[in-house]
Amino acid sequence: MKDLHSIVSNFKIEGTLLEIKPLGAGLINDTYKVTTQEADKPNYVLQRINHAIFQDVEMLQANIDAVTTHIRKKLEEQQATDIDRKVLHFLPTAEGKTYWYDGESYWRVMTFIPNAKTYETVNPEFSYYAGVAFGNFQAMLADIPNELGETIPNFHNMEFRLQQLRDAVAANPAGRVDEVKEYLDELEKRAEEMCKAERLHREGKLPKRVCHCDTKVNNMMFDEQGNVLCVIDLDTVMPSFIFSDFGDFLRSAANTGLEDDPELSNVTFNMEIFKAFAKGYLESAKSFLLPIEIENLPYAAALFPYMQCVRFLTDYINGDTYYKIKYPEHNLVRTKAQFKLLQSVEEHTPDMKEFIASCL
Ligand code: GN1
Ligand code: MG
Repeated sequence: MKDLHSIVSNFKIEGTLLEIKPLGAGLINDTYKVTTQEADKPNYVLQRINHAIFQDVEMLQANIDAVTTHIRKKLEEQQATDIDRKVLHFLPTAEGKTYWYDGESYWRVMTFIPNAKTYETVNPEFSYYAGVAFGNFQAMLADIPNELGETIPNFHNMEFRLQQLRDAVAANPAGRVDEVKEYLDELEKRAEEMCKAERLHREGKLPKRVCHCDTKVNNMMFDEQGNVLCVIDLDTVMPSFIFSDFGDFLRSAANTGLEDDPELSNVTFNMEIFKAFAKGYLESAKSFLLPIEIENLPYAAALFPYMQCVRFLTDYINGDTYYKIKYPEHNLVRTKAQFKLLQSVEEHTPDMKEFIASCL
């Protein structure tokens, strides 16, 4: 275990360090809360960046700096109040970088947002606010002057994710392919339809925009009244289809069960959450969305459980090399839960279409 105190001392924090404790439930980075002694000084969040996954840390932090700077500027122009709780602030090191390399790992420190909460599940009212907030997030970033890099190349590229699955199946490194045949067949049946976004993009019909690309409900901070303060976990902010943010929020928020629910009967797609979120999102994003983007929002709702299913299953077949797991079958349990969610989304496709038409 690294000496976390000495790592934090490389960043220009205010106040005296009191304690450092693990924070949150992310599957990728290691996160800690850094508490300072003085009540009038901020607390901080320390993160060890998963360098195996984010291989270009310089690009990663450049993206995040560009996005947070741009959003801060927008909030200032709008004369928003409480700006420090609405956009993340990363601390510089003595060399003026927003990360520090200890010879082995990359670390960063941001200001802790006080009196804010994250949730694993939300009600329709909160979902509506989240929809408005994501629409705004994309709208604010629509005119960002910087060209952002892909921090994980092909991150939400469905064709690429399917190729990874097929490669894993062919290599079968953990000998697990036989036991998952049924799921492989179900996924292959839907493969062509699910790769629709990539095709539309190649045909020049569907643009990429700056998206968050990890809009799980627990990556959002709410205040005491249920208003969204900001979105966190900005590592995956990059050019993508708007489907990424729409679909991934619903994948987590509209699931009546858990992402890794072992009890599949708990897992269904909650249309009330869908309606509230879609309404809020369309209100703030309608002005810049193309008809083809709006038309395909129900596709986005199916794409993300599908893609997550492909990714969890790939990791299971590969012997659990990507996601943190809590028990040996964890990635298989996650796969099954995401597949159950997908089936429920599919049943609701006509209702989703009808609802979206009614919002326009
Ligand atoms: C990962 O870091 P975390 O736990 O918020 C993953 C997402 C997945 C999600 C599934 C960089 O997000 O893409 O949707 O787990 N992030 C990365 O829970 O792969
Ligand atoms: Mg997270």
